[in-house]
Amino acid sequence: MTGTLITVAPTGAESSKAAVPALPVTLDELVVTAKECEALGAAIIHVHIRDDQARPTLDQGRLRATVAALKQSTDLIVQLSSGGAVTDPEEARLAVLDAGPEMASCTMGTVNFGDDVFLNRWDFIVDLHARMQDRGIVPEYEIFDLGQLATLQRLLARHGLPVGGHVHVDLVMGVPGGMPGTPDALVACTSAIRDLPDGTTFSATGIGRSTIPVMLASLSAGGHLRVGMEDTVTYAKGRPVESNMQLVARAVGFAQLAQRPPITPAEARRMLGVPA
Ligand code: KMH
Ligand code: ZN
Repeated sequence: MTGTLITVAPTGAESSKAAVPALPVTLDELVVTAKECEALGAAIIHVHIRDDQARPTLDQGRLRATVAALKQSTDLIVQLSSGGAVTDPEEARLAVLDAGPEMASCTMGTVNFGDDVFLNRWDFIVDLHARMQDRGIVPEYEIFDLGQLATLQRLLARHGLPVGGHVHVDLVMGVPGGMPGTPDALVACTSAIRDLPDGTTFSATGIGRSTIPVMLASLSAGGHLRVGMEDTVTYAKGRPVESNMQLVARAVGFAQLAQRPPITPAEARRMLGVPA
């Protein structure tokens, strides 16, 4: 493992534009952010979109327009969120795949999510995984807690590998209700990842103030990085994040210090088995 795959998750579904004015919520803002983050070293963009009132939406027309605009303006791998917001129904989350992204997220279990519940029933997970296999969409398996890696192992054993044959997971750490964003928790996950198919890769992101310990632990353990305003809106104590660029630049700096510089989108496609 030499380089570092950097994913930017610029928007998410949780922060409001009123509370976080720097959040990119329009298509134009998203495209500008994507170009800036690609120039710095991001290779994947994990996308949640908003409506005209800046509320989270899974509107099909907007999703398609977003995929098209990002494809036209950048070489980034476009990964749509199938997680949406905690209020989104399963049918709308499955329909995200109709927008034709190269990748989509696929969460491996139900988790308490602050005061809410992020629901991911087994049958729903299987449906999402199978539809991605049918459509040639490469999943990123989202892991909010250690046991979800066992669920992934069961999923792959019963329903086969994803398209391209490569397994990539993203450890989402520090969600209130999920695993903590600590080096110990990350190391526990790396042992479970060893039980997954050979060559499985992982990224990690730490919510809020766990972003830095998780980044450093992931780089030390041979993992990759996800950063962005979906996960982190405070850069340092008392300093709101000014832009996604700031977070990507910090991740690139850490990756370079670790002598694992960012990989390009083309290198990321090869690593992840995403068709060029
Ligand atoms: N917004 C969270 C409820 C994903 O994108 O797949 C779910 C989430 C995971 O962000
Ligand atoms: Zn997300």
